[in-house]
Amino acid sequence: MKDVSEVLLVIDVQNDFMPGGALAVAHGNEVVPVINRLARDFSHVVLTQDWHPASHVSFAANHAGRQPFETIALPYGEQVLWPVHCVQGTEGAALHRDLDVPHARALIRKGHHEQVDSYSAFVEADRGTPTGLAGYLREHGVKRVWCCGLATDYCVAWSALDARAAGFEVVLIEDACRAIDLNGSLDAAWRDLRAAGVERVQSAGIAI
Ligand code: VGL
Ligand code: ZN
Repeated sequence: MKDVSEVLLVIDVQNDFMPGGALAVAHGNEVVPVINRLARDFSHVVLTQDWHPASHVSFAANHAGRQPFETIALPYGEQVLWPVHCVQGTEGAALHRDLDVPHARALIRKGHHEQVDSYSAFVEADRGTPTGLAGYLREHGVKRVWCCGLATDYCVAWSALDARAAGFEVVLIEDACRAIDLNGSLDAAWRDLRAAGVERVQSAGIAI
């Protein structure tokens, strides 16, 4: 897509989401070659990084007696408690070393507020604090956001839904994503995505 109105949004392709990582997504590493190939066809690529302080509210370790993958009630709603992951400046938070997108123009870091999580690249989990990505894309004349990365049912889905809510056309490239799938989260995500008008495609079917 040399067309400036198209952007490829590459979400959280970070070591901690890879097999062996702190919050491993099964087969997460398999998205890397798919995304490298896709990115060559987009002149405009934006990356995101999950980027938490060690004291982050989403870490089970910061709640006495709580275990990873339990949920708790926070002022902004229900929060899944995760293993400690993507701590700012750590190797686990770094992008996968084989991700090859030297022409990426912007990098959005999210989840940096201690008391608020942010699966979405657009709006934090309090549903009120914007990251600035929507404004950035609008200023660049972007009309359509192509989403890929990790994880399908969390950060990719929430980003895709918020991109729709911000008025963009949105496409989710299924084989350029992998899911966590916790308690039916993947089915629920696809239901929400379809209802919101997010288009579901495979990378091989994208006409350049
Ligand atoms: C993510 C859970 C916690 C993701 C980030 O990138 O999908 N999931 N933090
Ligand atoms: Zn996170």
